[in-house]
Amino acid sequence: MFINPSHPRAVSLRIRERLVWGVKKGLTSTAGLLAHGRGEAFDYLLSETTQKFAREAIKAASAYFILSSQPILSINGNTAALCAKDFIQLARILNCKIEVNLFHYSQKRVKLIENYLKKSAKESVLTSKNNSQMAIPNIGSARGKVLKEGIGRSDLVFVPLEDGDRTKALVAAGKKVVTVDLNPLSRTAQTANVTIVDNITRCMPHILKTVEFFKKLPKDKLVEIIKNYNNETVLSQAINFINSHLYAAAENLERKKFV
Ligand code: PTJ
Repeated sequence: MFINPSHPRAVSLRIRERLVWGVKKGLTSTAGLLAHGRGEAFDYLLSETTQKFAREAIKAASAYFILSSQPILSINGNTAALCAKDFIQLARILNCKIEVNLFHYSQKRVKLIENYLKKSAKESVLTSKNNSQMAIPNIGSARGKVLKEGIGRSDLVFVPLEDGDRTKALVAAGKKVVTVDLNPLSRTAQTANVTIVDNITRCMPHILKTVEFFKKLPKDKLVEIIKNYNNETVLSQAINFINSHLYAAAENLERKKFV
């Protein structure tokens, strides 16, 4: 579909088209379109901007990424369609792997996503071909089946765009979890160690820049950033932002009534 660059919602339309492309290629599930719609609604309430609380979380996430000894990037059908290149770049900067992990599991889609990533970064993708699997306890979906050498052995998992029981189970298994979720109320957002309340397409470039910059900082500075970070504070700031946005919109209508 041709998207006129002057269309007021051109960016949002381009992201939608990218997901439709993902579905056509078999990378993204059809349910992924619904999940995206939910995200879009929250993004609207966040003024479609990377807010201060998201920037705080990006700093903490970057510090966690660098300090962890075995980070892993978990990719699903939505993130594969929207930001595979950024995932590959992050894996290269951190010298870590990407593992495909799906909610709407099918062997075929796992392979398609793995092959799509391998086209530009064979070395960064951990595949089921040469790796044994294991189960993370207390996950009520196929997401619980992970690669031993990947999510299984990792000490930090990047799990953007999912709302479910996996984050709680990963944290219970002793791992740190970083997520990106436009919905500050989702289960994943509420149980992760770091929640970046932002659109993944907007925050990935910030994450890449911050990680590159933080790699030059002394370790104790990064430890301090983590010490000073509080995910509950960041989530409540995000919810307050949404509240005030809605409040201002209602006030505006009230004022109009008397004009
Ligand atoms: O590829 P699969 O089978 O693993 O499925 C992927 C989806 C995303 C369909 C699956 O994980 C799912 O159903 O997710 P949920 O439970 O709908 O949660 C997705 C979360 O991501 C919601 O809280 C959305 O608000 C949020 N979200 C959607 N799009 C974006 C987003 N957050 C940040 N950036 C987005 N672009």
